[in-house]
Amino acid sequence: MKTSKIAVIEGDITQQQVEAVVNAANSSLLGGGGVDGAIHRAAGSGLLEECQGLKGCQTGDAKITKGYNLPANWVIHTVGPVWKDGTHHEDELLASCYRRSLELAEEYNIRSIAFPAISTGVYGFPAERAARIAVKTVQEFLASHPAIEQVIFVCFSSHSYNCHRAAVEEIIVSRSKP
Ligand code: AR6
Repeated sequence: MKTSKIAVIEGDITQQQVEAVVNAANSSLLGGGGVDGAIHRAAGSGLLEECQGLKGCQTGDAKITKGYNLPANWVIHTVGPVWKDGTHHEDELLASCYRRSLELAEEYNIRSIAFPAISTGVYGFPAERAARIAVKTVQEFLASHPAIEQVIFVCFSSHSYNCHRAAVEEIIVSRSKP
């Protein structure tokens, strides 16, 4: 599915031919499971070495490294919130992950970027709610930052894919109809 600059696909983010891929990391930035583990495995040990110099990252913030053996030149590491019950600023922190990642992309003249569904794995954020926040935050950013040409939501399951498709339909497509 592709709507203007936003695409939704089902696939593996480590394979994406984009300038930057986003990693759903933890605050140590020293690796983990899920998409973080997959990115570190595919990038090789140079990525961990560079991450060791970053001194971690706060929840809702993002830091950038090179992509090493990945097809992407850059990895933007962001730390999503752990879902508790929705009353611990989870929505705002998740939106901040997408916004800070895009701000860094713009700063580094990156024009194409792929996101995983941040926080929706081990961190337990409900997938549908997360997808709506992701799409809305990206859409709002792109509206005022034209330098970014393409954002791909790379979904690792058909459920995640359907959630992102529905969010794009609800937030972008239906609102742009006359
Ligand atoms: N490509 C795209 N998406 C993926 C891939 C992949 N190769 N692998 C998994 N996903 P998670 P979180 C999806 O758990 O919830 C790590 O240990 C996955 O299906 O990777 O933010 C970190 O070090 C899910 O939809 O990240 C942290 O400790 C989404 O990516 C913690 O997990 C996010 O799932 C972060 O938890």
